[in-house]
Amino acid sequence: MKAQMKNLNLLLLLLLFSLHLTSVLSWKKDEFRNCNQTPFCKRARSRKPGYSSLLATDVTISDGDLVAKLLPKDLNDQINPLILSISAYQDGILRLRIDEDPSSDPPPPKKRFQVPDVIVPEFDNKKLWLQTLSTETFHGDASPSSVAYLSDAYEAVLRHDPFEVYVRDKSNGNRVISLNSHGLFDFEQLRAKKTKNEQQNEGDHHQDQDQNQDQDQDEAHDQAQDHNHDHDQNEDDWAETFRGHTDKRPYGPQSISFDVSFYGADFVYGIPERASSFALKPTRGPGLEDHSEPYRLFNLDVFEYIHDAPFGLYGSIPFMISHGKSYGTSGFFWLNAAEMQIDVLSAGWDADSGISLPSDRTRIDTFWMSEAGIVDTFFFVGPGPKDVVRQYTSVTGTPAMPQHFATAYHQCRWNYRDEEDVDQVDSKFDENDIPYDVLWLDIEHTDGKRYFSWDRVLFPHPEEMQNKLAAKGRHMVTIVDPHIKRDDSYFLHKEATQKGYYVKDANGNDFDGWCWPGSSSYPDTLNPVIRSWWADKFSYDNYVGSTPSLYIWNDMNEPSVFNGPELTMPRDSLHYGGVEHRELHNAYGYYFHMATADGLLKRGNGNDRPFVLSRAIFAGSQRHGAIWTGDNSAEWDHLRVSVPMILTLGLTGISFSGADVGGFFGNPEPELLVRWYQVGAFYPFFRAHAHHDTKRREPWLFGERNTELIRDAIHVRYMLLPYFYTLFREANTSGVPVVRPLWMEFPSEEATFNNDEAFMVGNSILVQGIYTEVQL
Ligand code: NBV
Repeated sequence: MKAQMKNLNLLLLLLLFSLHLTSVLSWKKDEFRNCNQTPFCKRARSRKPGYSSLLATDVTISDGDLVAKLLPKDLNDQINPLILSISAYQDGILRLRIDEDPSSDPPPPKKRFQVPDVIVPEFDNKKLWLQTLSTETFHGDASPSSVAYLSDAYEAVLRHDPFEVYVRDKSNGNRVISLNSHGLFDFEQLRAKKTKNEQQNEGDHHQDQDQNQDQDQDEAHDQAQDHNHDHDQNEDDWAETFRGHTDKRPYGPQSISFDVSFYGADFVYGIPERASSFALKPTRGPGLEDHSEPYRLFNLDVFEYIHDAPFGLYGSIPFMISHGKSYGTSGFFWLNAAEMQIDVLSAGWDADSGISLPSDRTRIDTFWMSEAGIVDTFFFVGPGPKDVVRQYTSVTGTPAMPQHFATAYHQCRWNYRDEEDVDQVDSKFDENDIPYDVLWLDIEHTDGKRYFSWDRVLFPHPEEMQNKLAAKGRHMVTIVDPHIKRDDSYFLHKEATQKGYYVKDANGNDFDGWCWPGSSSYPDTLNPVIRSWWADKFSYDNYVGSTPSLYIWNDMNEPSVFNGPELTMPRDSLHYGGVEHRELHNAYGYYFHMATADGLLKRGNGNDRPFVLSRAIFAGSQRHGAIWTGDNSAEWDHLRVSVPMILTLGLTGISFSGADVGGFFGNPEPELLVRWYQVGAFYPFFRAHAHHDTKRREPWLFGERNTELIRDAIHVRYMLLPYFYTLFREANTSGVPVVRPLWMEFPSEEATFNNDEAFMVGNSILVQGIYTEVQL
């Protein structure tokens, strides 16, 4: 009886545990904010076309740029003038910046964050120093415009009233890309919280104003008043609570939003990372439900993400590309690392706005909203798909050239248990005549999730283990995450604490969050000094047990914080230079990845090409290494969606990417696994990986026929390695990705524009995956 009870208890416990697991591991929509729960997104989306009433004045040339002031038309609107500057760069690149004026009265309480270390230094040399400016009033337009040279074929135009910026084709006067053509521009300026007295005085003043107002104001005036209301002192502006987490906003709301239009476009693409179709579907306008969500760019650790959702995953690249039969390809990039939300508007969304834009050609309108930062945007004129990626990577850098081994097949699992396991898996590859180049160790290889250490019971001889693999020309990768265990006896924690190298919480103490090791803190790798300190940790002396054949994997660098709002770091945490986490969130993982890659460079005295795989990404991550698409599932739909995900990453500069072959969560049917290897063999980054709860799935475990099929797929990859390596070099010199959408090679074949299933490897191999079961 006693034994039976014990069994029952055990069963109950198991049941509870598995229930807990499913609730932890399945996508919990409610954990994450939607647009309506995100004040800046809700405010921005409620505005109507024609809302913005800013005028461009004092237009002049200064330091080779076109500069102007943006002033509100309505003097009731109490915002300080903004400074606008337009710069032209070689190859048809227009850069538009808009920021607060530091010399305004009163001055802004602090400098807004401009993302450093993303634009490559060489880009500056491509600047064309503007000399002259002409003022023109185009036919049918009531407002004058300032026109500047961009290239022999294009010019940059600043329309004055209301302000609008666009690129125009000189030969026919057609627009290519424009910003604020629908008057949705808004820029919430930083404020210091007012005292009760100041608020009281202001309230009286507003009341006087209200009484004096004429009853029949026109619509524009109504909107200006909405605008005023937006900027009033409202208690919600200074703090916001989501699921028990309060975000203090010491500078009030500071978001920016505007509309961007692409002309002669049939589809838009880009803005990873999400599991959705390649051509971006509209998110707002006729034909869409009111609650449909914009595309979100906010780096998050999303457990068991679902496919076909606009929800943002681990990385963010605010770069959109349009392609269409009548113009060709153009692109728009907003260098901003705060949370962003982007709507793709369906035709007719502006039907009753009274705004008429050139309608002779197809146009796609989009709406961009960001929580903070500045306007630092780039317009790329193309006109071909490869021109746009070349132009974009001339700003953010081309992908790093990988080592040959890294372009081959990688074998990973959470976790290869111990040295014996490693040894056996390694030998089995040889026995089964399946080539592989890299064996990976996940978090369990460490001593209690203290990175740069080894569990000495399971891995007593790490050097020997690596050398054994190296003797066969193979490599090993270990994981190093950014959460550092707050353990006073851990050297890394001791050092980081003493030196003050952690990100701080809103009160200025070391931020303390929950992650794999328990209580953890996070290095502030925005600071170049801290990056250099972190890089030094990879020297052979510091990383005891590492050898030259060991490379690195950065996971959880969104950063993932289990007890944080939306499982990440609170937005009011503080970084180097007083930067709020909200301002740089999407780039946190980027700096961490950069510091790690620098570490491997330093370790090899600059003579070795680093290999670092990162989960979180930002614009420019291609310079630091490879990325993968995170925790997918062993489902056919996840195999299918891996293709548009990888194509999108390639278009936005990240050409070295792949999805976990086999699917991370769950157990793939043998047929799915085989099909996954057959597609995965053409991913630029080709790695099998699995969650620790899944059954073992090394290639030889599914019967002879399946082993043969998997072996063939891997052999095809090895046969093509010289071709892949050449393509990686092409990407490294031109930005053109290794795997490409069909329309990149066949730009006028309309049928290819929204093909999600087939892709080109280079210009010579077309791959069509099989995404459904046919019973092999
Ligand atoms: O380190 C464990 C896993 C890793 O295997 C996976 O690839 C990452 O995406 N990691 C996430 C943390 C746990 C996820 C449930």
